[in-house]
Amino acid sequence: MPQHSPLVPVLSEEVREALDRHRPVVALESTILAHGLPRPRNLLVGTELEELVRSEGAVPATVAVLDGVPHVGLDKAGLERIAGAPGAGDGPVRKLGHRDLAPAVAGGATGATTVSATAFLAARAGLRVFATGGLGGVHRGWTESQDESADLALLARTRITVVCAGVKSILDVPATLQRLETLGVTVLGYGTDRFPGFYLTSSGEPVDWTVREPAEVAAVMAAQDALAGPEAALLVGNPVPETEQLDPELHDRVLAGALAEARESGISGQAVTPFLLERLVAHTGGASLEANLAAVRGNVRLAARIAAAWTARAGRGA
Ligand code: PSU
Ligand code: MN
Repeated sequence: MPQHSPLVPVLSEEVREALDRHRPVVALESTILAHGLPRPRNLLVGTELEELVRSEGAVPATVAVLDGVPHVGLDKAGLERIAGAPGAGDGPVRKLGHRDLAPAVAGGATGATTVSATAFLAARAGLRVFATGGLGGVHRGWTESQDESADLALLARTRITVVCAGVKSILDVPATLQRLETLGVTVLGYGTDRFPGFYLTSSGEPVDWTVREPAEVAAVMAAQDALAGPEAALLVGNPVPETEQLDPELHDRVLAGALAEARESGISGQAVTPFLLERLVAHTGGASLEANLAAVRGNVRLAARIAAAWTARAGRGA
């Protein structure tokens, strides 16, 4: 029997209520928890990020697929499951890009959503603001591997504002920026004219537009809608504070080693990003983890403020 009604993600009660009342909501991705951070720290971080959103007066909506059901907003048990906490449920937590959603739904799988799958499900649920660490993008050595994250193409056709510390510095950052330009994705620097460098405050690459207030971002979002062009995302590049960045010299040295290791061990596909992030944590004595978390915290806080500016605009009928 054909099914005509689209599959809408299950919203947590808190998220549903906030959307009904036009209160600010921030989507959070779960791949960073399941595959980007070491256990058991990942569960603490997941909880901390949700609290951070709440402390800014917005509602958190962590996105994941549980037993084949897409969720926007997880309860405690759901978050524990995604973080792989002991006793939180059996079976693997898969990494789900947006192309993996259909087989995950059909097969009843449990998985964490990447930026692409999170943006897709959050936009489908009516959310407009999303915070993450660093986006996926064009990998170094693209000419041989053609490894480019599905994040970019999905963001080219999804109307959502993504607050990030740039793209992961394990990537080819200039090539990723070129690709974003080709795809027509707007990029703003938040308080900077340089594209952030994930673990580093700056990637050294310029951005064309700088904003300094959440209300300015909300104004760009409104203009995007008013222009009624292709339904692309808006990227807000929010740099990690210089005092909390990874030492750039250490970063470059350790990354070169990790890239060589990945090549030698033949790591490919979905495993590349988690492998490199893990190697960086191991070889910087955890310093890259702290820089990553500092970036994510800053992004989550800013996303909550942008979500508040956005709902305030709507409330004024702007
Ligand atoms: N940001 C982080 N850590 C992460 C990621 C982002 O600070 O682990 C995840 C995001 O979910 C992003 C994914 O979508 O890495 C990119 O993976 P890939 O390169 O395989 O597309
Ligand atoms: Mn990839």
